[in-house]
Amino acid sequence: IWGKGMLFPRDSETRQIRNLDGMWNFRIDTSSNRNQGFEQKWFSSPLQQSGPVVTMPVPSSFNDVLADKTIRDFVGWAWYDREFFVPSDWMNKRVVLRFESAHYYSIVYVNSQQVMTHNGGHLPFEADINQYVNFNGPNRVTLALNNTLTPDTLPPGTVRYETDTNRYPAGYFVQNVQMDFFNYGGIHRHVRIYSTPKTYIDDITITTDIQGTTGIVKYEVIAGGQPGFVTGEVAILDKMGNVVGSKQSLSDTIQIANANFWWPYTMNTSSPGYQYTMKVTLGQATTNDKDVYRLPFGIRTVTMTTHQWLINNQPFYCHGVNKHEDADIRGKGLDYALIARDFSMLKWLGVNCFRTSHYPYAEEILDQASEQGIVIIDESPGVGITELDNFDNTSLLHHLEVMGEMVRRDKNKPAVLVWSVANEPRSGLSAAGPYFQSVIGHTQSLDPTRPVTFVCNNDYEDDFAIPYVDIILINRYYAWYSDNGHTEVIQLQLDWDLINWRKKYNKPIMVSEYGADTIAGLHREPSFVFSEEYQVDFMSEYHHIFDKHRNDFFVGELVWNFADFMTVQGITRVNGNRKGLLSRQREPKASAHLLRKRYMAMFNST
Ligand code: GCB
Repeated sequence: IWGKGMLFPRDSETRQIRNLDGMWNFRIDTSSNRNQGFEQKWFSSPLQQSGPVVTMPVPSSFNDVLADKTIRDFVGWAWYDREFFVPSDWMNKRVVLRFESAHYYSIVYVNSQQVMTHNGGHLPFEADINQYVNFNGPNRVTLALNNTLTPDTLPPGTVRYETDTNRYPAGYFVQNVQMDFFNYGGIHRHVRIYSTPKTYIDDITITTDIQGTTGIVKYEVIAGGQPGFVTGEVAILDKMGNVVGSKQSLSDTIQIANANFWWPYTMNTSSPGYQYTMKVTLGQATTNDKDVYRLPFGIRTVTMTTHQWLINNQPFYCHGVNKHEDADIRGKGLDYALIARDFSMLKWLGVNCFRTSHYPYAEEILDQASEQGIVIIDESPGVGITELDNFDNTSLLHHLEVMGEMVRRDKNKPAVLVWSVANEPRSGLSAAGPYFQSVIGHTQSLDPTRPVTFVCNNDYEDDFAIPYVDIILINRYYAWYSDNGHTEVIQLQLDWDLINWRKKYNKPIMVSEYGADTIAGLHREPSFVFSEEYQVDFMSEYHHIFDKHRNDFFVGELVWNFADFMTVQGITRVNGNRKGLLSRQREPKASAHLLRKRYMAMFNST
C-alpha cells in the first residue's frame, strides 16, 4: 500500500551519506513572463554562465537572508545550483539524491538532465541518479523551485494580477494566501546524496501493541531493486545494545517480555521516550548484495475512548503549544541550534505535547520529540481550505497524495500519536462532508493505529466534517477576535461551547488554539489588549474552564503560539503574529511564566 519507501538517510555498514548543504548559487527569474529560465535552459550549464548569481545558504528560506526586497517578496521560479562529487566506489550502487524539503514545486536536474519533480513543501523527495552522474569528475545539481500557491496546492492560495498600468507598474501581481504565516520559499532542509546496494531495504513499517508488560512488535520490510530471492533478518536491540528479540523473516511479529514502553516524559519521568532499535539486514542470494538499516522505534498504544485519550491504556492530558518552523534570517530553514533551544524551552514550560501547525516539521524535530518523550499531533499542510474550489477533485486528489507521503514518512515515529489532516477548513460548507470523509478515511486506512482528526474553528451546530474525526480539536479566540478586550466573556462562552460540542458528538475534546497578540515589553495595568498583562489575564480565564472539564471529556489544551512568528504584511500584524509565549528570539513574556507554573503543576497527574 505504501508504494516506494522514504526511509530517512542513515549511515550503516552498507550505506554512506554525503551532505550537499552549504552555499549554493542562486537566481530568481524576474523576467516579464517569469519563464526565462526554461526558455534559456538555465539548467543546461552552470547558473553563473547564464546570468548573475548570488550566494544562498542551504538549508534556509531565501526570503530574509539578503537585504533585497525583490528576493524577500519573490513569487515564481527561483533557481539553485552547485557542484558535487560522487565517490567512484559508489559506481555499482544506488546513488540517491534526496531533498528533505523544498518549498513549493521542485524540478531537479543533474548534469542538465531532469531527474525528478515534486509537488509540495515540507516533505522529502528523492531519486536514484546513478545513471546521470560522473564518477570521475564534477557533477552539477540544479533546482528550479516555484513558491506560487494556487487553489490546488496545500496550502492553497491565489494570484491577483493588475493590468491597469495607470495605477500599477507593468507585470504587477500579488500572491494572496489564506494562511496566517509567511509563505517562505527555498530549500528548507538538508540535501544529501547517499548510497545503498542495488537491492536494498526500501521501507519498514512497525506497529506496536502491549499486553500486560509484554511489547508486541509487528513489522514488515519491503525490498527494492531486484528483489528476486531476498532474505531478511531482524533484530531488536534495547538501549544498551542487547538483542531482546529476533526473527529470520521480512514480516513477522516479535514479542518482548518486560518491555520498556514509550511514555511522554510527564507520565514516566524515569525512562521517558524509551526507544528500541530495529536492525534490519537484507540479503540478495544471487547478487550477494547485503543492506543494513537501523530504525529507532517505541512500543506504545494510543486510543481515544468517548471521553479519554489513552496512552498505554493510561489517561493522557495534553498540556502544550502550537509551533511554527520559523526564526529570524533563516525563515523556515532547519537549524540545529534553534531545535535545541526550542526543546529546552518546551521543557522549561512543562509542555508535554505540540502540534506541528500547519505542516509536517523536519524529521530531526520529530526525532527529538520521540527521544525526549513529547507527544506530537502531526499536521498536514492542509491549512486555509476555505474557498469552494479548494474542495474540488484536483484538490482532493492532491490532499490524499500528501497524506500518503506524510504517513509514509512519519508512521514509525513513536512521538506521533495523532494525525491532523487540516487546519480551519470551511467545514460548515456541505462540500466539506464528502471531502473530509474521504481524506480522514484514507488516512485511517493508511494507518489504522492512530486517531485522525482535523482542527476546527466552526460552530457545533453546522459542521459537516466533525462526524468523521476520532477526537474534536477546536480553535477559540473569545475576547480576541470577538468581544476584543472583554475577558469577562471567556468563561461563559467557552463553557457553553464545550458543553454543546460534547452533547452533540460524545467524543473527547481539546482546545487546539487560544491566544492573544502581545508585544513583548508592553505593559498596562489594568490589562489592555497587546500588553503582557492582557495575555496573562486572557489565558487565566480559559484555564478555569479547561480545569472544570478536565476530569471529564476535556483532554488537552494548546496555546497559540509557542513563539512569535512571521506573517504576510497586513494591518493586523505588526511585523508578524505576536501571540507567542516567547518572542521570536525565544525569550519569555509574562504569559510564559504563567504557563510554566500551570504545566509544571500538572506533572504526574497526566
Ligand atoms: C488561527 C489559525 C492560525 C493563526 C491564528 C491567529 O486560528 O489557525 O494559523 O495564526 O488563528 O493568530 O489568528
